[in-house]
Amino acid sequence: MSNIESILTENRVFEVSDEIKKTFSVSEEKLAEMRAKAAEDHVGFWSDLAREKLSWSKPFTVGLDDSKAPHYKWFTDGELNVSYNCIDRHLQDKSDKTAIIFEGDRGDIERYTYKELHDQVCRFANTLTAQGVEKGDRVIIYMPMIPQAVIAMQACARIGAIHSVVFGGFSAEALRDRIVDAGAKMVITTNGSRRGGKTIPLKHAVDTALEKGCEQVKKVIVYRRTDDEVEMQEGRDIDWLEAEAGMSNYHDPVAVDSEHPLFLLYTSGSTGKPKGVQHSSGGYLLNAHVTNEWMFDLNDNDVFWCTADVGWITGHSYVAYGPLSVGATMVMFEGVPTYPDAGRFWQVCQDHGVTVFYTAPTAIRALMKFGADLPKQYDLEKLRLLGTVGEPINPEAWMWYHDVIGQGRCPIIDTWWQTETGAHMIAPFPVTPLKPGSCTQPLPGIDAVILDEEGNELIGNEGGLLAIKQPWPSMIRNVWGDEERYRNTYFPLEGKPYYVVGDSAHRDADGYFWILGRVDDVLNVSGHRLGTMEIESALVSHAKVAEAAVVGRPHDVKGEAVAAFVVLNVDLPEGDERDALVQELRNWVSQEIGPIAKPDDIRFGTNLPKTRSGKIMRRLLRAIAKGEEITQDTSTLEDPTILDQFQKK
Ligand code: 6R9
Repeated sequence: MSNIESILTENRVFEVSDEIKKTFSVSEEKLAEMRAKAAEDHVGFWSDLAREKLSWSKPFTVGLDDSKAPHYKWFTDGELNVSYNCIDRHLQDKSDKTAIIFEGDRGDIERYTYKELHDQVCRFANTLTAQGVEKGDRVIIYMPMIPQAVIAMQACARIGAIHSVVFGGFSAEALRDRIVDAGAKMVITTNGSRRGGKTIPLKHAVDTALEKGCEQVKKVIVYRRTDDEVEMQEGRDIDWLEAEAGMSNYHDPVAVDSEHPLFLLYTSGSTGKPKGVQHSSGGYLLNAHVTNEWMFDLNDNDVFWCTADVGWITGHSYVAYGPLSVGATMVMFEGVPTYPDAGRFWQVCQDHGVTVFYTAPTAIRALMKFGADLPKQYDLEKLRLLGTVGEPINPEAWMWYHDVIGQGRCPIIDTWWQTETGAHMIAPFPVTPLKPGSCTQPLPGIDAVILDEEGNELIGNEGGLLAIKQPWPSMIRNVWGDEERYRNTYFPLEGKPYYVVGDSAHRDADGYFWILGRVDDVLNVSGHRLGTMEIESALVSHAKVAEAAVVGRPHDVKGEAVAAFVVLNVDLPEGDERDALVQELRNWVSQEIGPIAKPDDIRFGTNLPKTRSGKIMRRLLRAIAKGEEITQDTSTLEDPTILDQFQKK
């Protein structure tokens, strides 16, 4: 059996009962109608949605302006305010509805109704204006997962300032790079954060970042989240509450052009420094809005919890903007999944009656290690949809999520998308029949295709480079300040309109997409293409394996050989027993996929090297697999001691 076929030996199909299907807002018929309409009139489909779903202070007349392709503009002559759309328009009928339920690390709980959120956002918008921030200015937000982060983002949107949230786990260096690249005028931060029972300082990184090269930053607003002392620099640093004192609860939202940048979010590419992905106001909000309705079916009685940090795109579209735009109730959680114990996520779901839960495969696999008994101690009856995002989900984790957390009742919404796409691109609707490990089909109005290496479109049941053929409203508008990099990175096929994603994917006979991983994660072993994912999936399906990451390493004969980094869910045996386990795992992979996929090298550690957002740092693993010294930046690594474990053979 060939490599790529093997991932596709996953042929189980899961459908929810007709009874449950009836509870979802978008029926199969309605979905078919939407697909037909989008196929017939791409721009009309999105334009009608933009009119129906968003409130415009000045209606648009132009759907898509592609005169400067690949620099696309949507709804160009329209004006709106994103914060108005997320908050004010709900005040008429939902002003007392809970917008945010916040649970802190220590179990402290706060609730904000839409009216309270409105007042807070207005006060902070007035504060920003009083501190000299104007429309178009860039503001850095470097904060933990607390409601004030969302309030700060919404307040920026309200005055037309462009925010750039920098994940609180990034170092002072990384923060400085982003401040400088964005040309930010202000930084909003906290004295510290609370995670896993500890307090972690944050503001000091801002101080370090601002030591050089950031002269344009005139003000730093500091929210006191912890009781720890914080050094305030006279004339520059201002306490959030002091600055806000006396500010009005009313603020007239500033109408901006649909194309006005809402935010920049820095993301690493395969080369070079992080790119400032620039998103628009109208187009971005439209896709954030409709995907919360389509994929998560958010209705009046739902309590939605997306576990992503606001430092990532998921925390923008599925925390700060999308759920509010649809008028939902959402949970924000400050802590970590394993504090005070590995039942924390399930406790939060239970206590707040979460109905729709959205997390990453890495979290699922980490929690799987603790077994099925822990989640069973909590009442998860209210859950009705489960989402996943960030990386391909291996069928093993999918099944656990489905059976143990969803109790077989909840569809798994595997959402494929990127920082650059703004919102979900390939994902099931709740009524879609599911296949474990497949993100299923492109959304209506998303024209996903598969290309060969030369950029020719492949039709039918084939694997290749994933690309998007037609522009969509929430697409990246630019790499901040670098149009050439935008064109070269995303539209590399001269004269062809394809947005090239950087992932490889396979489309099966039913038109379902299977993401095989980043293009640079595809191995070529003896001329056979192997997705690292499928080998990982095979390893993880072994009873003793909790997690695995696979990379390629150069090999004289085969071109590339497979190196596997494995986390066991049993104690690591020593001596002969260890060798026997290595052999067992090699044979296991051979048996699961074929001898071609057998790892040459298997190493063990207590965790994989991950970024603090949970992405496995494969470039480090590749260096280790090659036996190279690590010269790369490891500042984003969650636990640097992991590297030593894996370096020992
Ligand atoms: C939203 C987000 C984007 C990359 C993307 C792909 C991987 C994300 C996935 C997935 C398979 C999914 N990815 N979701 N792969 N199935 N459901 O994660 O954005 O941080 O920019 O990462 O993540 O490789 O290209 P971002």
